[in-house]
Amino acid sequence: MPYKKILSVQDISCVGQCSLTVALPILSATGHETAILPSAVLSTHTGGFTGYTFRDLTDDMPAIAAHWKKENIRFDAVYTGYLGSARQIAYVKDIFDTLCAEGATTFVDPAMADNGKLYYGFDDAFVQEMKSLCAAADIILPNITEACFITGTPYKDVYDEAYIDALLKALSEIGAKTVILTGVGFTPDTTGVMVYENGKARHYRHKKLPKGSHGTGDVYASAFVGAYLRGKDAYEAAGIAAEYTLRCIENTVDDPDHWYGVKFEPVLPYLIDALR
Ligand code: PXL
Repeated sequence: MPYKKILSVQDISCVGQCSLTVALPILSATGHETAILPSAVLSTHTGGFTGYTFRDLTDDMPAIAAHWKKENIRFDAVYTGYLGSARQIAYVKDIFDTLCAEGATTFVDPAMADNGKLYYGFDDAFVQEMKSLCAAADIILPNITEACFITGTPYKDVYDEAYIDALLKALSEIGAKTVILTGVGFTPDTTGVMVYENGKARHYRHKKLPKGSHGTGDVYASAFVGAYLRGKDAYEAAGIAAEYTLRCIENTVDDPDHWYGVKFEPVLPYLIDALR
């Protein structure tokens, strides 16, 4: 069974079931070793809480990376999510160049926007840096909003296949080899994922639940990375991650107190079985 050493670069939201508190358990459940480089520490995520603390860890990154280089530490994969500043993206690109083992895979989830809007605190300078990180990645996992910001495409919440095809082409022209575009549905009661590789798109379609949930992008990306590194191809990994995320949402929607994330932990056995 493949056992990979993954470096995940994203924030620690102390409370809120997103970023590293989701990536670590999911990657562990998929059977891999995970190292972390926290991009920032927040008391909670920024989606719905107010008054959260935010400590940017950009200035710690070069010394951490230098220590790893000195220790001759190398990673089989790097998976990035929510980043703490535009400036730290240059450090992350340097990590891609210098801390990857031969044949390593780089995954970028450009976690910065949803529903047509950037998350609080991000601006166009950040978008431009994130675009350059996507160009350096093997696999990118944007949602439609992020894809629009990265490619300069006007956002639409109602769209047709031609719009999605153009978005996928524009994303691949930026430089990423494989594009996993999430949240793509062409009928009111379905959604899905577009997998674009070597100029060909395949749609993994599944049922749409009436309510969206916080943190599902991170659950999805973590499950995708874990499955892909277990040897699944991009389309298979996209499907396994979609089915797992759907079950996490189903496990949460009837609990109104749990508005800030999904109860992904009790559903981990499903993911483990899907990878057997
Ligand atoms: O799940 C994406 C995410 C990650 N980290 C922080 C966030 C968000 C989304 O809002 O605020 C801090």
